[in-house]
Amino acid sequence: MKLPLVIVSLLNGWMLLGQSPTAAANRTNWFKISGMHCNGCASGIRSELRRTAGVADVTVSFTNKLAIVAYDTNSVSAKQLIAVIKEAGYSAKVTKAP
Ligand SMILES: [Cu+2]
Repeated sequence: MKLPLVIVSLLNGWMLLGQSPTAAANRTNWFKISGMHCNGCASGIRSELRRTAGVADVTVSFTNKLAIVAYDTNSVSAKQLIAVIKEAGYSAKVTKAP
């Protein structure tokens, strides 16, 4: 049985989170996202964040309405990451990791 793409990409995301990132991330923030309608929205947000300078790793979950971003605070701020998500058409705020 083939795993749905969604689950595969989610699993990949979680695994990547455990690896040492390419950029020197010194902070990981969780963002609660509003406005996602499907997994396409989640992957759109993921690619926008990934191409942002200073971002080392990104996991976006449509199901949990969450983005988990590891980044370098010398290059980018949580505020700027929220602005990137807003530009993509969604709203976001920093939330606590469970
Ligand atoms: Cu969508």
